[in-house]
Amino acid sequence: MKKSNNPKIDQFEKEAYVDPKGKTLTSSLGVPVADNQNSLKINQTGPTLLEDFLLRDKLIHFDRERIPERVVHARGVGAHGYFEAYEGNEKWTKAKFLTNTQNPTPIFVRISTVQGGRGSADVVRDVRGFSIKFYTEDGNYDLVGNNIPVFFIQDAIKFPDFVHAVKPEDPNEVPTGQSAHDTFWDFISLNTEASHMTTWVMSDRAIPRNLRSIQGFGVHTFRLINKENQAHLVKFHWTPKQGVAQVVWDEALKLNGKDPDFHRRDLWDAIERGNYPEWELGAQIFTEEQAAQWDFDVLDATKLVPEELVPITPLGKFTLNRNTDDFFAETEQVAFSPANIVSGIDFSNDPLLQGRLFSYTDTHLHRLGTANFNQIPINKPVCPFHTNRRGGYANHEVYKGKANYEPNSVDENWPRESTNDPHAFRTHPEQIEGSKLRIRPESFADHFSQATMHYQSLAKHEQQHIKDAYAFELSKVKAIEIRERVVNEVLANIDLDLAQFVANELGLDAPTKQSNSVKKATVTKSDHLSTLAYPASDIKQRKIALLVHNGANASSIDAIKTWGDSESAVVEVLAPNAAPVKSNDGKEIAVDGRQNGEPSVTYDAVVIVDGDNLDEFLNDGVAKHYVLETFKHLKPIVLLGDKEALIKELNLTQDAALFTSQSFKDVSDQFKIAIQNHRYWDREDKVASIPA
Ligand code: HDE
Repeated sequence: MKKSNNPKIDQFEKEAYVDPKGKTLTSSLGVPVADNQNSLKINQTGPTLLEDFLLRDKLIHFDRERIPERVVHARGVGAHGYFEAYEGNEKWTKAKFLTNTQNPTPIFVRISTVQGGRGSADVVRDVRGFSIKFYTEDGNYDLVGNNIPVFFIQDAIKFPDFVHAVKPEDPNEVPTGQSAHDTFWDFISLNTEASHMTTWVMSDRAIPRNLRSIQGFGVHTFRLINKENQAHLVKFHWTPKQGVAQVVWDEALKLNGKDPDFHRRDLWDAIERGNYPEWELGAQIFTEEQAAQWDFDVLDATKLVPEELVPITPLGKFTLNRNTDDFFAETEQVAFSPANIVSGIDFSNDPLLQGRLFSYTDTHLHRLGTANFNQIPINKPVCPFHTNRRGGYANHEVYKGKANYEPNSVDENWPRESTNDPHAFRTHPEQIEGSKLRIRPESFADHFSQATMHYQSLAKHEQQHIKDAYAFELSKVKAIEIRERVVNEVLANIDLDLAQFVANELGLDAPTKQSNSVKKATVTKSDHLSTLAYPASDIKQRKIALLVHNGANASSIDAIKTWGDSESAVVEVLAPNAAPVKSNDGKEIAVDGRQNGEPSVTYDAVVIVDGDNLDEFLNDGVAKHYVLETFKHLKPIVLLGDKEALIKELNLTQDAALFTSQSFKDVSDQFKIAIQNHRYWDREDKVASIPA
């Protein structure tokens, strides 16, 4: 276990951590076990004796090793890290973790998909959940967000309907990890409030390259409260230093078969290598008066606040620097809730958020089975806590003294409320008057203008991906009337060109007009919604495959590896099999993997190493496919020396991400920029004829 530089968290982890090194195996009550291979029987073959307490002890625990998986966000990956606040935040908030610039706050992050179960694949088209638990001096604060700034529905009462519709269909539990089925699109066609969110889920944001390259959003409007008890409305954003990046659809489909754990593995490897991912936490901070001027309601979670209206104020940054020791104890048992706030932060009346404030704790009571779930080490605050809660299943705390109520005179009224402590939590005294109603506000009625704004803000290739995604998903829908409803009542009202493309792909009549109720947003285009707005500034942890055969030039390999190390990139030598290959000057070259076992989809760029071996390459279908697939997936390629011939042999076209050179040194700078850019989108039109 690595040290965290925070004595409180080190102490907390020491208590929770079980280190088995050098220890004898015991029963759960600490009885040393002499024989862990055989149960207790009469004679050599039995029957087995009920008396065997060691067998019973083992099986009883084993039988209960699973807990219910999360209904949504079941598949996730977790990591530890720390948050560092920037100067100047006390203007907005009194939250200590946002204003104490001296001590970093320990955090635990869990990133998840929504639809699939625990064992589903990583690179599915889906929203990514992005939850952060801050173990602050004033108690635990959870920011439970997504990688998309808006949500499907406006009111919490619709959540079970939405989740039932997106989950695998009841009769056969098919499909897993996909929204491409009738019930999801039926819901979308009948609940047009989901239109904006659906444009995001059909966009590249829903197929991220890795989890280090996703943005995070708090989605709802919250409040920040400062020392003077002034409140500001706020939308949280977290932006990856790694840039935002996506895969192409064909790659996503292949990754799910070739490496279903691709995202999980990537995050783990980056942290193990010391290439710690970082995000900047920021906020759009605004007043109620400002919000009242806008053409959308900030309490409607299907709307974002364009950064053209309110820019982001940076508040701090966080870094993930430690992998979990025990997936179940940490990632599976962590219990996030948007209701976990600290002094300096407060809720808004967003009706989606209000429902969430109930639902998460209710879920934890079911999943973790006890009201004492906050005593589980991953959920336990690192600040002192003194409650009068007693008893309950799996209570771990041992309390001293008689006083378990407040006020009391038996223990000098300890623990007591703290009326004078400015950091004790006080709710923002919002003025409210009115009638009790079950009604959707008129200010939530516009379902399309921001969907149009999102679509219009994207680059041409991103728009094309959205068109292709709608066409793909809807082509999996069996009921023609659902397809028609989505095209005519959703897509047409977002963008007629989009609707017409999808209609053509589905063989439907193309709509030619929008509904009369469709409005135009005041901000019609935002510069902050395209993934191109978030470039990477380095190539840390990017993976580069070097394809080699016998006869490869060893000095080229050495040069690329040295360059890769200097960039903190991962350079791996792949050969037809795992045995070392012979270089053109008779040396043995160590191999990191087989070309067939380490597919191109798991790398960010490829170099075909020069040598005296063009024929070997051309006789190797796996290697040829490797290059074609890398090219089709728009990734950078370097063809060194004799391998320039592959342009002609494989019918490639030279472009700004396909380099040829006698020496790697001559192209390394351009290659780096191409890797940093992730994909060469201008190639996309030209690769359609390459078989997938
Ligand atoms: Fe969640 N959501 N949600 N959700 N959600 C859960 O809590 C719920 C919503 C989000 O890594 C559940 O512990 C309701 C919006 C994340 O452990 C559950 C509503 C956003 C995670 C639940 C929403 C989210 C969850 C399932 C509508 C983005 C994973 C297991 C009112 C801002 C947390 C659990 C983790 C998980 C309820 C809507 C994000 C059932 C009722 C909007 C990241 O309690």
